[in-house]
Amino acid sequence: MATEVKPVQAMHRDLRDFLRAVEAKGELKQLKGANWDVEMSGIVELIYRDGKGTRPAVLFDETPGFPKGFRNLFGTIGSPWRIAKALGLNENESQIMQVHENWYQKSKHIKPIPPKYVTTGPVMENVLTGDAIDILKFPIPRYHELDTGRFFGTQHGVIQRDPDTGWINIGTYRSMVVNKNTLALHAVPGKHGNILMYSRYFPRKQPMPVVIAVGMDPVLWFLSCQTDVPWGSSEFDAAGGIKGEPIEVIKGQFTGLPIPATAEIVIEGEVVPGEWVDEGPFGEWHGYYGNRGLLTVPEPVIHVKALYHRNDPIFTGSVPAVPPHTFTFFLGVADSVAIRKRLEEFGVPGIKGVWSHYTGSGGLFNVISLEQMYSGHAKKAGVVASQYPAEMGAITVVVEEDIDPSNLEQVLWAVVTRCRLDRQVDFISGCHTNNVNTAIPLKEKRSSDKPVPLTQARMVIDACRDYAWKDDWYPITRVSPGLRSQLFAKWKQILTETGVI
Ligand SMILES: Cc1cc2nc3c(=O)[nH]c(=O)nc-3n(C[C@H](O)[C@H](O)[C@H](O)COP(=O)(O)O)c2cc1C
Ligand SMILES: [Mn+2]
Repeated sequence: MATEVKPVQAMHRDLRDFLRAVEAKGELKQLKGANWDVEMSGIVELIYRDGKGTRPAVLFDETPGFPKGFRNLFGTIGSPWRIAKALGLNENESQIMQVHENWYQKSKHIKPIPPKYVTTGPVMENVLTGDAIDILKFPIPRYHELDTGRFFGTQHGVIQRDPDTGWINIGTYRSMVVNKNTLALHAVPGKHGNILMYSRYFPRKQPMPVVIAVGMDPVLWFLSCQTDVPWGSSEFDAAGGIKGEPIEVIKGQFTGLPIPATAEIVIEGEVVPGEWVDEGPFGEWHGYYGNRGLLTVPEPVIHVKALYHRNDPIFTGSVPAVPPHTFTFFLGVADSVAIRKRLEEFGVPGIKGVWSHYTGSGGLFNVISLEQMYSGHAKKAGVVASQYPAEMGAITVVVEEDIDPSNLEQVLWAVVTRCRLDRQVDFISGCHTNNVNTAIPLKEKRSSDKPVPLTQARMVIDACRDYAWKDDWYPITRVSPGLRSQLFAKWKQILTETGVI
């Protein structure tokens, strides 16, 4: 019987409430005077990749040319502690694999709670319609030096309705500023927002209502940008389940769509079938301009009908770059838990842990640790996990229970010592990929005006001792559990000073 898991701490009410906890924990850096034009994102990119220690949330204020109080926030849930805090996990257990384990346990027991409609909320403190709409009143960043545009949506949710079933989806699909009341929407094939647009609205020549929310509750943001909420299920309901109470929403006057009541900045708008604009280029999550090189791609246009924002609004952004970056670690937690659950649903027993390394970003290097129970067990786990919806060719490594899947040195040690390379490495060709794949030459992507159906192989490395003779394997030179506890008791000080304990 599934037992109900209660949040171990009271959860935040909204982004601002969450930020207060982040500041109290000492994980918020506040900076003044940075420019929106590649300076803010450049600072954040350097801190997240090249910095040492905890990666803070970074809040900018007093941006040249903008009123004091119009702030920019990056890296909201960019550290293990902030992920645990945002998801209502035990915040005292903030080692990344503990966060994985705690989210895995909690996510198995979540019961969806639908949103609650309210008549108003903080996001309605400022309401702009008609000529008053100007999305450039906020210090919207230009993120990378080769980007030509500014992006309203990089840490946001795009809210759409299935006109046939009423299902409400939220997804993070980047949204480029075209002008003061127009955006472009980049939702790639396979994403719920793309399917809704191209299969429900465009064939019927119907305009598609859309809401974009920036500065949402961190729980909604976490869910809107990861793939573990299936087609037909609403991220709003899942977010209510995580929080243990409904997300409050206001019915949009132009779209009828739910507007998160405590979001910082929201637009209501409409996508008109047949209207296109050149979108991009934008530096991507894997650290390249992968799309079709630096070329722009025609994307649907959003006409903004209303703009709402809180007083002293906090604009939230993500900074994709050569990893690790602002969304590396929380997507690692989200993807590794999703893979673990899929493996269990498929009936693969003995899983001890999974970690999605973001060395290449996007779940492209996944490690499964398991206790081998039968011949072919490790191979089965690797092949099943290899089909997790990564967008580029991914590598899956299966290791045994003595290896920490998040520790690359241990993982590589297992690969080079336990894997008989001519028998335990497989390539599966013809698997799904798309335009962002940087291993596929540009000329193959440009060979047609229409999107080219692209495939890429998966690689599965079984780095477990051969099941047939694993019990006769060479003895391992590692302090035994018994000697370990004796040493911990007798030599506690030195082992603590050196970080072993
Ligand atoms: C910071 C960030 C930016 C993203 N940008 C895009 C994007 O521009 N287009 C896209 O299709 N997916 C993008 N994604 C991935 C989707 O948000 C993700 O796959 C999510 O599951 C989509 O929601 P859906 O499952 O409801 O389609 C992004 C993810 C993150 C974390
Ligand atoms: Mn979805």
